[in-house]
Amino acid sequence: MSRADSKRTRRDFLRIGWTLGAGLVLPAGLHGCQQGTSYSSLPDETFVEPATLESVNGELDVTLALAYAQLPLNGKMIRVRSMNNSIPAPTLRVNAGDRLRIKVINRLPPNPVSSEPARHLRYPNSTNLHTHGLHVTPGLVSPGVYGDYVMDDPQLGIQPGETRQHEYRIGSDHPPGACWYHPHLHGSSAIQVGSGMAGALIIRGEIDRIPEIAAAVERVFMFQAPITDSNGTLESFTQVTDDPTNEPPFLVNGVRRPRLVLRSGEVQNWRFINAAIFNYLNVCLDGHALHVYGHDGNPRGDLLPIGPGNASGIVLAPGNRSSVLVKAGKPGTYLLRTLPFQIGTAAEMLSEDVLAEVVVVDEPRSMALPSGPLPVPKNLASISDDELASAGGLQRNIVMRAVFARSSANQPPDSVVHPGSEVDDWFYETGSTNLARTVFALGTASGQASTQPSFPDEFVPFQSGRALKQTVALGSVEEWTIFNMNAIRHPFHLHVNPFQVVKVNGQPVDPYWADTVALPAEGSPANPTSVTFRVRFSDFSGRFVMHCHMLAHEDMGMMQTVEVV
Ligand SMILES: [Cu+2]
Repeated sequence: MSRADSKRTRRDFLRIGWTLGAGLVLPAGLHGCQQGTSYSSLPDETFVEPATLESVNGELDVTLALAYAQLPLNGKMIRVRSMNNSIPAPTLRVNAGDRLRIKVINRLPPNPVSSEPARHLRYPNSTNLHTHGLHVTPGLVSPGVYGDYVMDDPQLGIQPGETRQHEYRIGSDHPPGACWYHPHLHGSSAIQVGSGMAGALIIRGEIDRIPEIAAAVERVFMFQAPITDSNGTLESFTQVTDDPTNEPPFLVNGVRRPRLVLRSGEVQNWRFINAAIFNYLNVCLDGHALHVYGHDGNPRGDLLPIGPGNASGIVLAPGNRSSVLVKAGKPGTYLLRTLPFQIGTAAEMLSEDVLAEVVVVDEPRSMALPSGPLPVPKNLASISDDELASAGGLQRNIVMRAVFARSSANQPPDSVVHPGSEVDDWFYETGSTNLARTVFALGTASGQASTQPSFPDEFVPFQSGRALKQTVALGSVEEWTIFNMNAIRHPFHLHVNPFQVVKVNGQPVDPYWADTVALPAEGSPANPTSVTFRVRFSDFSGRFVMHCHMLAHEDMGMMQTVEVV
């Protein structure tokens, strides 16, 4: 990224956001990824980098202040919870081996008086912080100083008026890539991330010193779909529980359909981050290949070209990231799109949308893509059968299931749900949303993943006193299969440790590293779909979580504790 970009002020950002919202005209009638069209008058670039904070001499010390912000977004004045008065929050850039310190200051007003029956939903102004993709301790690094800790009781957390100091000691062998950060208090994460409280966190390492990558202009794309009502506010959980076809559109760094200008032949380095709380992206660029070199925070070791000719674009579930190189082709205008995507049943298709406009100008700049293998950190070496067997090799079967439990508050719940006296904490009873009267839960199946597991006969949400926990031995290597008993593609996220995906629906795939994975669609209790991965529980003991990254599902209980001992 250029120095000029990093010095852009928030006023620039707001002005540009406002102008764009007022009406950017896009070529009509373009569908699917296509060849470019010619452009007669050269437009200004309306793409804006978020404010950027970079480490110096191995240190980055940041303050994130949470408060209400009033700002224009996509042509509308909104008043929402924010981090540092901006949507997105600042981009943080550090190197493998650096120390990142973040002080969270909660300047939100006291929690409102809430009559919400589910008690954990009553704290929209309390918070905490998750660094998504960082392989760091999930506990304390010293007394009163927190690592990637999210195990707060909802009624505690970082309450209004409180501060919390985090310190992340990023190992010199930490994979370089695109991570991000956002609040993670159970019951309040959807409403906070849903208004735009999230920022990019870029870790640089060996791959960034490859000459062709070092020479490329780097851009962060924070894809967010901020949710607000007609008053420009986000105050009710009901607002974050809508259906897939009625979600707000994606913005890029707070701007709807920004315009980027590249020189013909130029190579740029783009970091895609899906920071939406529900919708998927399926990204492609007209007339160009997007050369993927990293998925989530993890270098692949090569370039995987995803071009207009591929059956799908780059699929990014909420929480996923992709690092891509793009080499600008012939002069013209090309659209960066999200293609149609099946998020649930065959009828539940996300429609195509234009994310940005890429203008390639006739001022040639000859740049090359890297050739040959790219560096991969040794902690992302493939996990062999031998390593798995010699390091415990335990297999676990985890089931994600939303149980459509009852049609009215007075009806008894489904037979696989036994809330007992906890009934209020298990169900969201307000409004007629997709979440109403449904238990969002994880269950643990017995049996071996390689044979037919016996599926659980009870499903328990995270906020329950009977919530399940996985206890894992430090230093072990395990193979987990995550089953999906719903039509919708729950995105599964494991904190702290990246995993290597090896099978989808029981069939081997080219292994790849991730920290968030889209479960296949159209699962059911009788025929669940699944993803199988291998994971090294190296380096860090302590408690963290796995959960659905559709954050309203997580807030309703689709989460489970993992404790490494
Ligand atoms: Cu889900």
